[in-house]
Amino acid sequence: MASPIRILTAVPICDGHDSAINTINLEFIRHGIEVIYLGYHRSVADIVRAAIQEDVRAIGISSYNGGHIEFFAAVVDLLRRSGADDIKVFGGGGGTITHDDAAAMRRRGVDEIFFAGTSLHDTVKFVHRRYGKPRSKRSRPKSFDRELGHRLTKIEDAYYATRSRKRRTPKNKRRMQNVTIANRKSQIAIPRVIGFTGPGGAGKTTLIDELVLRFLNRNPKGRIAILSHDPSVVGEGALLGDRATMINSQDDRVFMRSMATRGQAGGLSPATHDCLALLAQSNFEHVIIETVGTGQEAMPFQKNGIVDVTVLVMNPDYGSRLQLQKIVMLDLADIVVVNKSDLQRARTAHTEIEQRLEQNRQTQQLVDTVAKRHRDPGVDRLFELISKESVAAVYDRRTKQKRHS
Ligand code: B12
Repeated sequence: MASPIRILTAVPICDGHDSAINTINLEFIRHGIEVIYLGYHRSVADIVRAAIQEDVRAIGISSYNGGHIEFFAAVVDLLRRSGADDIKVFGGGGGTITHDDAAAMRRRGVDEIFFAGTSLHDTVKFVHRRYGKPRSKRSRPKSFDRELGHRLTKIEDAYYATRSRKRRTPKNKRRMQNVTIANRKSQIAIPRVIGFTGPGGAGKTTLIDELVLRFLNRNPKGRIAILSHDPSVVGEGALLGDRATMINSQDDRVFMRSMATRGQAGGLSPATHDCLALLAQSNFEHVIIETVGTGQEAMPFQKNGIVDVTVLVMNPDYGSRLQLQKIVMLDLADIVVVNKSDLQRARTAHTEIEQRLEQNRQTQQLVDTVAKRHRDPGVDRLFELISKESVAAVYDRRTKQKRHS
């Protein structure tokens, strides 16, 4: 069975008309397509970088403010120059893109333009027909990001192909091991893996984006990877929307991959562990993993697994104190963050969570943050906490874990 089609959608720079693309995104996911939505006001470089890292089949652009002939052509050109011309480009813009414009755009490499009055059903049909077939033999990747993108796709596809069977067949197991041999030659650092979890709406993505800014500023050469998860929905599509909230992470030094849970409960995808293992062997300074918004019983990160530090991000508005007794991650997280600590209930939340953590009698840190505020001192403190342990200590820990297992 072929994996779901992955498409990136975006609105060009200097354009805030996102209502059409939001409608189209919903129609796509209802029909089994995984949509990585990059948001509006996005540059050619941001779009192409994201498409390569996400290894999508195509980019759907919705454009209303003019300049579409040049903009679409620039996306096609940059894909070509990046050795990624198997990623196709299509889109629409109501009545602002004329038939003559569309003809010029097709001549410059755009696959298809949809005009005002097209039914949503026709756009879905087009995507399934044009991008639904498995990709034939793929060309040798020209860049590290492109290669990593291909490998992550291979891992996800292998899991998808075997998901109906309970156990992985030896053949597939071998295939998965092969794809986890990453970039060993250039490996100089052991990335620190930080896992973020917590309920939906707590501000995990905004917090991660602020931490990314601090990572980038502290080390002007280092790279960071983010593995971000969103739930698959009925019909098995998914709206992978974390990139749309990210500002600082739109940077060549950030490698981000969005994953759908593809039927697995608990906040991660069946392929997460192998994808994370691949990133952890690669040349990143930090690897951040973000779960979907989780419930009380969630324990997404395996004990003695690959994650070095676990962070639980809480919203101050969790209800009564009693609710805290039921949140399993409060027993397991290394760091608990009360985000949105500018809200009225935040002080009470801090005290109640502090008392709850005291019952655990272990070293857990509690930090208050306002992730939406730039230069927030709480985020600074969180950054110091998660980057405290030295690379040597992480290496030590990993070696010990290997010996135990
Ligand atoms: C809604 C709207 C707004 C809303 C936007 C809300 C939002 N969050 O998107 C608001 C009021 C905020 C707005 C503001 C502005 N707008 Co306005 N807006 C429109 C309007 C009325 C509808 C666009 C729309 O959403 N259509 C609904 C979609 C679903 O249907 P559709 O357009 O027919 O698209 C079909 C296909 O093309 C396809 N499609 C579209 N995109 C994609 C992408 C993919 C991947 C695929 C597969 C298909 C596809 O899907 C549809 C299927 O039938 C148009 C006029 C019009 N009738 O088109 C003006 C229009 C686009 N706006 C215009 C302008 C000028 C502005 C402003 C600059 C006005 C101002 N001076 O402030 C601002 C700019 C805002 C900004 N930051 O960019 C002009 C653009 C003129 C131009 N390019 O030459 C238009 C054409 C109005 C006009 N006639 O003057 N706008």
